[in-house]
Amino acid sequence: MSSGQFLRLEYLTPSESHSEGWHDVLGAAAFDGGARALRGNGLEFPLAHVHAPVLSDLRDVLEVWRSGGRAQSGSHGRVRYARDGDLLFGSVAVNEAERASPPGSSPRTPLEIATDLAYRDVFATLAAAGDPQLVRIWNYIPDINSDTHGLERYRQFNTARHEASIACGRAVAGSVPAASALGAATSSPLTIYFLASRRAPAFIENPRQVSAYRYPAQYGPRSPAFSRATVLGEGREATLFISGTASIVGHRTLHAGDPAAQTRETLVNIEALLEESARRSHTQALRLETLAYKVYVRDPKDLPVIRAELESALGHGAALLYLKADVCRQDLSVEIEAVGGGGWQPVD
Ligand code: 3EB
Repeated sequence: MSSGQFLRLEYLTPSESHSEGWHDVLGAAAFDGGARALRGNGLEFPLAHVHAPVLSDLRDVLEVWRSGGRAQSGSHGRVRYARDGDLLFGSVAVNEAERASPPGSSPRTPLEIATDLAYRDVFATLAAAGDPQLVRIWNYIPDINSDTHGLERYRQFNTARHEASIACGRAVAGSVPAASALGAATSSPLTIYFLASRRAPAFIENPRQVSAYRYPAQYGPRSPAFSRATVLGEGREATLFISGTASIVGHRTLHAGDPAAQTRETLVNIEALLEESARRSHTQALRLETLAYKVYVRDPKDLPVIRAELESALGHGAALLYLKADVCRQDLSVEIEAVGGGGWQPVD
């Protein structure tokens, strides 16, 4: 069924990835200085540079997505992409322009303009590639929690993502990708990378949470357009993408100021998504300890308690990448995303 094609995730240091080779890499993201170690390699695949520090001794880490074949790479507008069979990986970075909106148009902030440019290029790339569906998208937004132009920057991002989606005839609820939206270093570019597929994913919501695209207006003029999880493929080969997940029940933050309790609540949310995905696909639920996780920690002083909670829930074998990043609500200390199933196969 898969004609030899598969999707596989690895978190690697640059030296480890040298030994594995690059021939079947569809795309990758480099955290912190990870990209430095790759410079001069003449890499063919798109590489997102995420300006978020890694919170471990391994400073330079790569998130590598392999497709098992030799991908065709190219660019469309500002997007660098690679395709292999049904799969497409893309990456785009946009600096916030100094200029204001064009005269006569409704005024937009520099971040809104950058978000609009990025998302229009993402959608144009998909349209030119035969319209694969967005399955998973990662958004890294510099200074995500600052207020400028009378609105928090995360909310500016949501406004522009929503409006660009509508303008390009894309969904803003229901069939929307799994996503993460995190902070990144001041003055870094808005950095987005994504996976799309010609096979439509299943879109999963969390029964414990209000869908993000139905959040009430108190969280911003436009709701965030993402699904709580998506599942690509079927059976043993299926990959489960869990969106950035936090200590939110209904639409409210729980355990403000208590990073340990936030971590536990987030794991309950992730378990609810594992059960909901299993129910939808008539399979057994994946076990928490078999997933690969990216853990975003707002304040590095909370890392020990967050790590202790995760190790007690997952044991010491789980794949965990800790990053320092601001989270999209001021009262959240931690946010966790995960990948499970065939796309993430722990070695050993
Ligand atoms: C939340 O549950 C936390 O705006 O794309 C998580 C994942 C969050 C993705 C996004 C936001 C986004 O509302 C925030």
